[in-house]
Amino acid sequence: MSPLFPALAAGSTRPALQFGDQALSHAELATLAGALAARIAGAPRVAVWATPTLGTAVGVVAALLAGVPVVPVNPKTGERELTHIVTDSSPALVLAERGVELPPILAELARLDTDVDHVTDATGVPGEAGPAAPLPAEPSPEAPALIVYTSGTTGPPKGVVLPRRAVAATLDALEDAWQWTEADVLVHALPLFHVHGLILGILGPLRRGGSVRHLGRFATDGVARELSSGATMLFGVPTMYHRIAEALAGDPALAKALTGARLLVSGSAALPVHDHERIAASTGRRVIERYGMTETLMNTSVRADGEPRAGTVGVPLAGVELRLVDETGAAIAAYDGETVGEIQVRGPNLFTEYLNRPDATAAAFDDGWFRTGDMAIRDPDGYVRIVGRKATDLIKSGGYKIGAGEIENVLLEHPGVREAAVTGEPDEDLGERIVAWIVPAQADAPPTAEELAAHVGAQLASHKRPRTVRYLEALPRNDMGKIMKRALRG
Ligand code: MCA
Ligand code: AMP
Repeated sequence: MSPLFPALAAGSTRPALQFGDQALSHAELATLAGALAARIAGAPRVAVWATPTLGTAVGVVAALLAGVPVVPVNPKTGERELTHIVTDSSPALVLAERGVELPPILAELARLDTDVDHVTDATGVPGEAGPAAPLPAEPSPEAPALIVYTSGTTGPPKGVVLPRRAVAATLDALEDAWQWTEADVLVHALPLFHVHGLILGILGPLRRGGSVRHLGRFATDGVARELSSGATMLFGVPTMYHRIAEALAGDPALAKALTGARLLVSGSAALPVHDHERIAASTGRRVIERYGMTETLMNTSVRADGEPRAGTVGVPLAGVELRLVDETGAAIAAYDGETVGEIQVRGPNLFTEYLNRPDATAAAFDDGWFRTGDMAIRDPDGYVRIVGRKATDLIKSGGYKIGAGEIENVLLEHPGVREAAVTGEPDEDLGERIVAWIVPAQADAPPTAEELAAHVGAQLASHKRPRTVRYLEALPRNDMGKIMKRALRG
């Protein structure tokens, strides 16, 4: 396989990464990441403490150059989830920015700092550009590149093993669909421990030889500033586009900046048609949607040269086979804009396995096709419309996938909770909002919503905290004793 990042190998002096006032060219990145790669080469696996900073990007690229599988870790992960991730993936080393205090389970591991002014190149020169040291040979296409943790309906998150082949295939399919070139300058503010922000948002520009400016934290003024000073593309989750749509009426500079962009891309959840239309009305530009999943990377997209159509996720990407199947498992032949089936996909973009979970890996496939759990219809011209998902116990909030069962288990451990159920409710900003339904142990002294949110946040990732808590005397159950979640409505 050719190198994952040809521009690094070629020592291009064009800009590559910018985080606030820190920036690196491809050549500088090659030097810094190459030096770090030399120090981690041979490790079985490394964890990266994935703050939204330049050091995270350098650490991930170093691991990929060294051929060492990398586990990005959400720095806002609570104790239980972090313990699971570290125990399950057993990294030999952790890469983090200098000075960052790590939780005990990671602090026990050997640590390398990723700071740009601290990483030294082969000649011991701190943080200076120079001729790139020769990079290690490219590992095999099937070698694992990243292990990204993703929530299921029940149980702890699963580690999705993504081979180098899948990363290259998905980024090259997006090059084709989006006419993505080295001239593109991407702006985004996505977290760097998921596929969207890390693989598309950082590795994507690096593979193209282009550049990315990361905002650190999402704010519409940062988007406006970057798009009016050379950035060409914006990636975001629907919550970010919703906040943009809300701000547009009172912010002509934002409208002008978006009008000038080459491509506005939304993904990770459905962008409501209302927000599509508001953005189009203020800017004359149409946001395009693409559809992906941690296990499959990207499956479909509205093409840059295709017709934008709100409410659709476009057509299958090059190399991706997509079928809809009915409840008997039979493939649906119709492209009629109304027959609903589960999306199944096949192609070079797919993951290899769930780490240490052969049972879950086997269950995820149907005769070589990956079952996404997403329900969709197809328009006569092949455009896919996602209409729902099979599992009611999966919540998408702010673009994060969250399993209800994991939160319920943590809530049940709170001494003030007798029974607990978690649901997702429609939310204008977040798509869905996490709601906890609680039967308190003592009716006259229920735990407060803040207390329960803090309890969940201490054990799981901070985005898994319930935003609303509702108190009941008993949960609705059927004759079998199973909680009837559909009866839980606000
Ligand atoms: C949040 N806050 C809370 C609670 N929840 N406080 C108390 N109780 C709660 N229950 C706090 C936050 O910690 C924050 O505090 C403050 O509220 C407001 O936060 P803000 O950042 O404005 O918004 P947010 O609502 O927390 O987050 C919105 C977001 C975020 C920025 C859009 O959801 C986000 O970054 N989403 C991206 C998800 C993503 O990348 N998904 C990709 C996976 P403080 O200010 O103190 O922190 S999907 C994927 O990869 C596939 C392949 C795909 O297709 O893309
Ligand atoms: P994750 O497992 O966190 O990678 O999230 C993947 C899921 O996000 C998919 O299975 C879909 O349900 C959802 N998703 C991603 N992109 C879109 C989109 N453009 N429209 C609707 N849902 C999406």
